[in-house]
Amino acid sequence: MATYVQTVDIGHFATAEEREALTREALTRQALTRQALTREALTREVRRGLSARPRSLSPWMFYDAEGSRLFERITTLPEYYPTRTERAILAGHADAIVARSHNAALHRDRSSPLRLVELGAGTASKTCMLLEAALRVSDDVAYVPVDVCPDALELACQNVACALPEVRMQPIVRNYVTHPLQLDPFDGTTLALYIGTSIGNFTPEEARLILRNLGSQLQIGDALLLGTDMVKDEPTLLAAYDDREQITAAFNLNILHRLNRELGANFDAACFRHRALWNSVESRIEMHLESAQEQRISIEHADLDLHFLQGETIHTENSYKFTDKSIRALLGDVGFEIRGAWKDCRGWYTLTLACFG
Ligand code: AVJ
Repeated sequence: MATYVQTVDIGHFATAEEREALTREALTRQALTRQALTREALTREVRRGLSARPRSLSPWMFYDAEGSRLFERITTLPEYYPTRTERAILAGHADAIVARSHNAALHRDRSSPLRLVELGAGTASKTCMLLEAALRVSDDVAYVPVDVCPDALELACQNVACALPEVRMQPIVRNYVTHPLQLDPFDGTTLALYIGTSIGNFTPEEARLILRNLGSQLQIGDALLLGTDMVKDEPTLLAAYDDREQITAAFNLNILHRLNRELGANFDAACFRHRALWNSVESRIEMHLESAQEQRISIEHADLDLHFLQGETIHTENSYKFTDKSIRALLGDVGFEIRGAWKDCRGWYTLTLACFG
């Protein structure tokens, strides 16, 4: 598969301004290439998902600039506990996590390079804690944030460059679901970060594929830090995906606005309802958009004419919830060996460190 996004290595010697300009230029260049590709990917996904029964759309479609902004708001809602729970675990254990992953490497002196690669980095609001811990064990730390949303990635770069200017930034705009990541060879330890329970968006089969693809980019001794939201009581789970302020509803409905903006569709978001439900058989929260009435929709640039019955739904997201057993099964299946796990006091969330090879 061709690499279609370029990365830049913003070296040690650039000034803060040069680093920032280079990062911005790289992101702009990537964003332009991406625009064309996104429209193609959106068209393909809309044709597949909206013609099928039941209808569905892939959750990566949430994350245009507006969707990423709405997601950031979700992470601050009182009902949405995963982000603040994960942040609390990191605040208490970032040093132990980084030490455990770096110790796995053969050379472990301060000159040994350490690279943190983050899938679905978003705005990287929690990653600084790990990067700070990394700088305490290595003088040579690189950070590779990977995200489908260039706007979120630009914020990530600004945040990190500002707080930790000694970290080398190598941002990659990429949809790692449709286009598996290809990392440059690296002479040092790589710690892959897949936090924020993003893995929950995927079925067990898809999750294994993503982790296998990631594993294929790692060397023996490299590590993965996986963040997973755990099964808990149903009211708590449901409230997290159906908040009082209706921000999650806006996030879900933003997919329709995005299709209007980018594919010339004529959805009226007021004619759809946000639905969240707990599927205990599959151990996942599901989000759907339900048509409030019978209606016809056309999506001009995808050449689609759709007929919705009243009550008909579009399945927009799965958010799997894990148990210790399902985490062990997933990581074991794809060749990772668990080296440590950290939880909050309620056991609502787990960070698992696993070694590759
Ligand atoms: C970013 C996939 C972890 O599943 O909790 C938040 C996305 N969806 N509210 C999640 C989301 C609805 C979130 N992930």
